[in-house]
Amino acid sequence: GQADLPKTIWEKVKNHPCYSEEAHHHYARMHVAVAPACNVQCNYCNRKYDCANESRPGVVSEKLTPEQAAKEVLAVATSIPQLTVVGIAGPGDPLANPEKTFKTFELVARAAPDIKLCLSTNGLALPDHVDSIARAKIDHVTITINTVDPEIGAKIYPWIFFNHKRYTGIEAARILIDRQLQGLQMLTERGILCKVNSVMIPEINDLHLVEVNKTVKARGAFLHNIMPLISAPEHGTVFGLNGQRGPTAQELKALQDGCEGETKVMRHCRQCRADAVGLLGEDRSAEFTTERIMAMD
Ligand code: CLF
Ligand code: SF4
Repeated sequence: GQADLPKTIWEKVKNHPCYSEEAHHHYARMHVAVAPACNVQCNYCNRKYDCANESRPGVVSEKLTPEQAAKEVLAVATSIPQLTVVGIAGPGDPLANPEKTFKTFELVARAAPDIKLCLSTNGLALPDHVDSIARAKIDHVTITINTVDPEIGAKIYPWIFFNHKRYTGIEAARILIDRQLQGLQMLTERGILCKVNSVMIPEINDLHLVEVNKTVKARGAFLHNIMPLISAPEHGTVFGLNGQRGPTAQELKALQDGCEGETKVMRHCRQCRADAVGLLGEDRSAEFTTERIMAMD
C-alpha cells in the first residue's frame, strides 16, 4: 500500500486527492483557470473549451487573472477547510502561459503557504521551465503523454507551435515526445513528483499505452492515469467528427490492469474541469464565481 512509500514521498502524497486514492475521500483540490493559450493541437480537443488533457470535453471555465485567482483561493480555503491543493490545468496549457501561471502560483503561495501547488501540462514547453517549477516549490506535475511513437503521435497531434514555428506530422510528434520525456526526467531528478496522463483512444494508441507505461516508469513517473477518450461530435473535435469512439469501461479496465505492476495506475480520476472546486467528483465551482469573490471585500 501507499503507507510503505519512503517518508519524503508519503509526505507529498498523503493529502493530495489525485496522488493518493485514500486522500481523495478527505481532501479537496481547486483549479484556477488562468491559462488560456495553447501551443499544441490535439485531435480530441476543441479549443473553445477547456484543455481536454485534464477535463471532459465541452466545458467552458471562467478565466481569471492571477490576482483574481489568488483571491478566489483564499475565499475557497476559508469555506472548504479540506482544501489542500491548488492546480493549474487550463483552459489551455499552463506552460504556454508562463507569466500568468507562475505569477498565480507565487501569489497563492504568499497568501496560503500551506497549500500544495500542482501543475498539468502537455509537456512541450516543460524543459524550459523546470527551474521555475522547482523555484516555485511546485511538488506535483502532470504531463499528458499519449504515445512515445511519432507515427502514432502524428495521428493524435496535427501540429505543434515550437521555437516560433509551426511543425506538423511525424516531425511535430517527435519533437513533442522528446520534450515530454526530457521534461519528465528533469523533474523526477529534482525530486518533483510526476504523474503521467494518457488519453486512451481505441485503435490509435490503446495497445501502445503499455509501452508508454514502461517508458515513463523508466524516467521516474510516480503514477500513470489512463483516461478514456470522451469523443464528442457535438463539440466539433476532429476525432468526434471522424466518428472515433471512446473505450468501453471494460476496455479501460483491461488496459489499466495490463499496466499495473509497472508504474502505479490511477483509477479514481474524475476528469475535472479547469475551474473545478471541491472533493474529486464533486464540483462546487458555481459557489465561487468571480462576481461573488470580488464582492467579498
Ligand atoms: Fe488538478 Fe490534476 Fe493536480 Fe489533481 S486534477 S491538476 S493532479 S489537482 Fe485529478 Fe482531476 Fe483527474 Fe486531474 S481527478 S482530472 S488527475
Ligand atoms: Fe487542447 Fe489541452 Fe491539447 Fe492544448 S494540450 S490542444 S488545450 S487538449
